[in-house]
Amino acid sequence: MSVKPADYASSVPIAWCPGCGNFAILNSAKKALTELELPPERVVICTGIGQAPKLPHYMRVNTFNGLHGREVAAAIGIKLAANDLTVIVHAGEGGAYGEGGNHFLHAIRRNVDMTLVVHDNRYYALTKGQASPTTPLGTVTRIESDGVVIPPLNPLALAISQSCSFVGQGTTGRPDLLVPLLKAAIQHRGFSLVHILQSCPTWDRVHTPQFYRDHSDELQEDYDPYDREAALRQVLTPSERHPLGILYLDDRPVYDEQALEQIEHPLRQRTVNPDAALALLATFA
Ligand SMILES: Cc1ncc(C[n+]2csc(CCOP(=O)(O)OP(=O)(O)O)c2C)c(N)n1
Repeated sequence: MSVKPADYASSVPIAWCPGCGNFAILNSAKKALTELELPPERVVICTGIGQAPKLPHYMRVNTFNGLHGREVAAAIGIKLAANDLTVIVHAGEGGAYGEGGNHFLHAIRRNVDMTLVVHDNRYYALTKGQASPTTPLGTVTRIESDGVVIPPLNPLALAISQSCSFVGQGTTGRPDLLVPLLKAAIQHRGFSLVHILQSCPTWDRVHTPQFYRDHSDELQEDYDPYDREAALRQVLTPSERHPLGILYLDDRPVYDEQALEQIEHPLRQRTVNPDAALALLATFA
């Protein structure tokens, strides 16, 4: 069976600003899924609220659109109930690391087989450009009018320090590298984080696609992603340059494999017995 780009095509009008980095991510996501020969009915994209979470609206694919910061929790539930599906989350850095920070930490720890794609545009874009967990110190926004005073989160260092089983970084300034990175993350067994440095032409005049091209380097061929100390050095050493590629791999046990071993079959394959449900309801009468 061959999967064609048209299988993922949608006619829904796109509401992102012209020049938004989300276009590169949308195109790369569709291309990655097509090249992996994954038909849309085998894929679920979970999102919350924001500009990034609109992504699956512009594709023909199964989607669960829930609360801001709760997209990872929904995805874990879906994967455990239907472990034969490919489960992917698209979130802004606000949803993933701010409102959803707690879920992010525990998803790393659990290592459920799913991919979290974070569109890091450094702002709460949908709600008009307030500072997010990754806005650089000193940035002036309409709310933080004297400049941001809280240092930004380092999500890559956080993920590597907690032995996240796949940590990769891309940028919308280098869309050519996004498809192979997304494909590797989706194919990886376990929780994979793809952090994408995304330009936002509306709120951010600094981090343009050209800025990211000028300030990023592909990891060298001899880079060993299994070397945790080297990976931490990459992301903790203060630098004007961003490493691109697979930063860290850790072949840890996968939660859904372990959890599903303990039960007969996943929830989706269980039959429904309406009489049992009616009997249960009757006890509340
Ligand atoms: C729990 C909760 N907190 C805050 C909001 C308001 N809110 C909705 S979208 C959003 C910003 C989204 O920013 P981000 O997740 O970075 O995505 P982007 O729009 O930048 O793609 C905020 C603050 C909300 N809906 N729910």
